[in-house]
Amino acid sequence: MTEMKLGFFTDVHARATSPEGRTDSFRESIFKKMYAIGEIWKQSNVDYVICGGDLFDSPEPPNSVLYEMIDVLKSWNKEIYSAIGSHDYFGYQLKSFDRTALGILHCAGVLRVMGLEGESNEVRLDVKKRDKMYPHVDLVFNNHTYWLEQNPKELELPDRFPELVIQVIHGSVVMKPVPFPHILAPTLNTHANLVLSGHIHQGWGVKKVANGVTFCNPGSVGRLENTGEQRTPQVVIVTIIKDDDSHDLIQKIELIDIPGALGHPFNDKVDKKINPQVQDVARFLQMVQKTNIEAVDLKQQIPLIAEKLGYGSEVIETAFKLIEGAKT
Ligand SMILES: [Mn+2]
Repeated sequence: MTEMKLGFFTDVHARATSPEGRTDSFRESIFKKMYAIGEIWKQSNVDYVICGGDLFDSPEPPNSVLYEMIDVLKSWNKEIYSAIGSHDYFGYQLKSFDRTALGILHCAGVLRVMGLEGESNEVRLDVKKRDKMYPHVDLVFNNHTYWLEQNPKELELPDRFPELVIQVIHGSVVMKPVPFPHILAPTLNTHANLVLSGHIHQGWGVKKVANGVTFCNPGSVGRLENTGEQRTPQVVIVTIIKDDDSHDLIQKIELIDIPGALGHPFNDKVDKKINPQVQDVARFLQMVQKTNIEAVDLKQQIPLIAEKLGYGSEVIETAFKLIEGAKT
């Protein structure tokens, strides 16, 4: 009997300032949660940790936030593999990676980002580490791309029995249709045994679909939007047990509440419809300012980005005006 334990967390969105409507210090709360997550990993004795992306809320957070992140991740004392989330790079351009906070963590060896340009998006976890033997487990990462939901074929994974495959996707993988581009989990043609995903901050726990694939999204560690619902941030522990006689691989997937997370740290008076939109536009404009894309290319992309974020023609018009203004 051999056993491997993996920890999964996603969408931390670490930042220095508190999102509008939060009643606490977001920064203080987020790092408190990150230390609490480290305790979960230690208590469960996980062998590896996986991040689903959006570790930071922007590609270039203040150095003090980066410093504190390095400090907490090192205190976990675990090997960490990470996907690239939609907030982790500039203008959805992978070539911007080397000037991002996540890029610095990767370069410094604090964590390992998979699927960088010219590099593999797959890793086979060590079968033997220290004195312990593990089952064969492959991790396959599908980083965020601007077109991810439009090309579900790129997420298809062929059968590679008898190994156990875990696919990590930063994109809108959902259980029920939503009014923006998405991938319906039951329609995804994957032979992964387990699909871990981030990006949809509400999460939907653990669901097994008809073709036998288990999907899991524990929801974001950081709560940026006041959805009006109380949700306790969670992480996931995946236990993979291999029976030496039958060679069966058994997976156990547990959702664990992060101890000490506040109940619902939002001001009730905040307009629930406007608040998340304001934050998205602010982030979008930040990317517009910092991106290297020519304005003409960006203008072509705006209607698509606006559609992806669920905005109408007024937002597109405003964005066009801002870009025209920026050029003069
Ligand atoms: Mn996110």
